[in-house]
Amino acid sequence: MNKGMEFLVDMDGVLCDFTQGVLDRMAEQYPEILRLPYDAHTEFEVQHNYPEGVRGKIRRLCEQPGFFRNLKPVPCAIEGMRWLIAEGHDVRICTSPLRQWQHCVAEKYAWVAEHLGEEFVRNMILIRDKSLVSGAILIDDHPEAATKGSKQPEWMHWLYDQPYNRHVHGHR
Ligand code: U2P
Ligand code: MG
Repeated sequence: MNKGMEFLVDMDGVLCDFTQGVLDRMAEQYPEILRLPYDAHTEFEVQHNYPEGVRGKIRRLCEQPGFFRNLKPVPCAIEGMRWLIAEGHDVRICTSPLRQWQHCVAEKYAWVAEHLGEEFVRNMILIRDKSLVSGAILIDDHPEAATKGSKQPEWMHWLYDQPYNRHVHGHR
């Protein structure tokens, strides 16, 4: 019998550095837009940290081919995943694809194959409503992960620290 717990682990903002990926593309493609320091991104959607006139441009950066495939792992995230697995936990990735899924979906699979191994791809769940997924714990950076779905989730939300979720009550 598996002694471990059922963990669901998010990708963007937990395993892969989404915000930094956007900042890197902004530097290359829109050097004229003043980039904020990482910790000044206090809104979850990266573009909402910037003036209205440039939000569309910034939002579309993550829809470009290669965006998800080339995201850098969050420091220690891969090691953390390997540790959970080695401890005997049942670990699945639970990530939301963009509505513009054309590049995002396949690139998320390729990212996991590279960083966690081809075998681990079978443990991926791509879904926009994470409340429909069963598990004991969801590790996720979204401040409202536990309340934004269509039903009461069975999992407990462990909030992964990011500058845009430090206002949440109980955050340590
Ligand atoms: O929009 C769909 C999913 O993409 C990730 N996302 C999007 C915009 C953004 O600024 N930051 C970001 O992380 C989220 O995926 P998740 O991490 O929730 O799986 C968002 O739900
Ligand atoms: Mg996330």
